[in-house]
Amino acid sequence: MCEELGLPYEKVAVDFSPAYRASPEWRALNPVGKVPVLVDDDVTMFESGAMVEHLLDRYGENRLRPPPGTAERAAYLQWSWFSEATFARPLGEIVNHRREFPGDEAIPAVVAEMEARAVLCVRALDAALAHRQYLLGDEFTAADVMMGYSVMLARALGIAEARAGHVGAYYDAMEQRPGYQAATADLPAAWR
Ligand SMILES: N[C@@H](CCC(=O)N[C@@H](CS)C(=O)NCC(=O)O)C(=O)O
Repeated sequence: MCEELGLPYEKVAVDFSPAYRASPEWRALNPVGKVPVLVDDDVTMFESGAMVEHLLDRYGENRLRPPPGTAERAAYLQWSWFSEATFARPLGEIVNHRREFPGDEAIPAVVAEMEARAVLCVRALDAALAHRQYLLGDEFTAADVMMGYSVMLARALGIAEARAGHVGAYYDAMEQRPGYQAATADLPAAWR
């Protein structure tokens, strides 16, 4: 979001160990010990989608999201929430399950169930993108920032359908954006 809005920002690496994320220091910033956290002057907040909306409220100057009350805004809200609340959720649970139950302790049926839920989301996205480049049409919006992360996660976790069809083409288009390239330059190749 900061890249797309042309905002200066600093990325701060967080110790992702369970011990640090359970520490009073980190819990004061994120009470459930997750990442990310945004610090913006007088605002400190958790929940990525809320951060996106806050940045648009404060710095958006009417860019990257349709006006409130319009049908386009409804679609924008739907896809933004879908991306984190419905699509990213089973993906995150695959990561959590494998971390908490490493190696042979992992239960394949649990992972398969979460993968099936994620694939359902990829298919819904694929149908929505059949006749449009981005979620709301030809114009990139912050809903694509939200969805981009979920698709990235799906691809990194080996969901093949997230690399194919309209979803594959959608992600290819986002990868061409200078903002995406700048924001992901320091990520391991497996995540891009
Ligand atoms: N809905 C939250 C999800 C945050 C989340 O699950 N973050 C992951 C990393 S991407 C995490 O911290 N996982 C550790 C855990 O759940 O224990 C958001 O969008 O900020």
